[in-house]
Amino acid sequence: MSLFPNVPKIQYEGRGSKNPFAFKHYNPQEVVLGKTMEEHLRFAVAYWHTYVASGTDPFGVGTAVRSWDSLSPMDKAKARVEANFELMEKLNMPYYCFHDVDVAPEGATLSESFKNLDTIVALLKENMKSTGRKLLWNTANLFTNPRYMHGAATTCSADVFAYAAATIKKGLEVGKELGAENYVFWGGREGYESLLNTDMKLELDNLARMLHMAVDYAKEIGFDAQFLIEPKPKEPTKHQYDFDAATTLSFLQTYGLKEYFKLNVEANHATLAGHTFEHELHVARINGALGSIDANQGDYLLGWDTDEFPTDLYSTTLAMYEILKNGGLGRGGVNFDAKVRRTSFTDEDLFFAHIAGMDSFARGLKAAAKLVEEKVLDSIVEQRYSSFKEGIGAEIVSGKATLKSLEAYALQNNKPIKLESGRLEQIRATLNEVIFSV
Ligand code: XLS
Ligand code: NI
Ligand code: NI
Repeated sequence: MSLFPNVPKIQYEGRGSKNPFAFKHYNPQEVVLGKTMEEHLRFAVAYWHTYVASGTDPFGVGTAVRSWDSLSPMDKAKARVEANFELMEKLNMPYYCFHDVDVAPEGATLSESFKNLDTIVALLKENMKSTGRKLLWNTANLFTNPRYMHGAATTCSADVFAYAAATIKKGLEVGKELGAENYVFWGGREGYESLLNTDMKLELDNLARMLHMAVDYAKEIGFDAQFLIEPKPKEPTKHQYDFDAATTLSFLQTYGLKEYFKLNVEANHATLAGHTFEHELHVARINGALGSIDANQGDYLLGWDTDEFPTDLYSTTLAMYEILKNGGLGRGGVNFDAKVRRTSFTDEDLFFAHIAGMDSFARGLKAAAKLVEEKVLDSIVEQRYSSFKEGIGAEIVSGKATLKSLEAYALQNNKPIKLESGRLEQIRATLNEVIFSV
């Protein structure tokens, strides 16, 4: 039985197609820079936004109309599994991602919650086997339940810390059972509201303790997923410990965790931190820590995580540029951590939204490939820093120069210093031409 009977299988029809149920740019088998689009992009659907979110906002109840709305919690969970695999098939989406509580309802006790999870995980496994669809990552939701009001790994309650640890342990077992390629840690409430009642040092030490325990347990059970931390600067807490890529990398370094973790960089979290998406990707990349991305976009007029489907071609192009420069995402992928607007309440909107996101990333990939192939930005950057290629510049870069040798150079260098224009306007015009040509 189909849960989305009004939606056909989405095919690639190419630029100019007027069919809303067709890809205009995402052509999975098309080869770009030696790899298929499917291999480059590794798209994933986010369970929480697509099957669980109902369109509530602080002023109103849910608006989404879904065929599983009236079912009991366990039947609802089962219907969502069906919906997931039908949507993935129809969109030709290879991966999905979930939090434990997205797929199975919490029980009255921890062991009841585990039992519910086991039932649904078995069902997911069956469906993955019969459809060949895969799990990009799973994670534990350590932020929704009131027990996490003070945090999970950074809580003031040792009992809550233990509860969170048990939940992560289960998450790692589930990830192993389903062959997850990655396991994500987003520190939902790992942060604080006020220093007036906070022991920051203890909280950070405990966060590191929890992550070390997770690394050890994954090793113990032979779960070889890539571990990912997802930075976010605020929301829900005022001061989130994993503020942005740079802060998170420094935390990992301080606590001897860097070799075990990469970053899951989310576009809307980058802009909340006052950075562009490409800045965060670049910081992760040059530190060898770009693992995966949460593809969405924020609204520059609003100050929160609106998690919109990505349609901004400048952002997708520059994001894909960073990913190509990274040599790809490895075991990571492009997860649509994005939700339809409250007014887009029909099932069809779920498909239109993913088509828009997938096409925007496919087009971004094509534009980025052109930037790489034609060395558009590489040649600009190379030229701009060419003074470090020879003479005194080469001495600085090679480590030979000292303050003394540089003083001697500067004192005898009587020619006026010659500077070049940064040419940003011209570069942006060139970028426009590339984006509109693909
Ligand atoms: C919330 C986060 C969350 C993570 C997974 O803002 O983006 O959805 O991706 O816990
Ligand atoms: Ni996310
Ligand atoms: Ni987010």
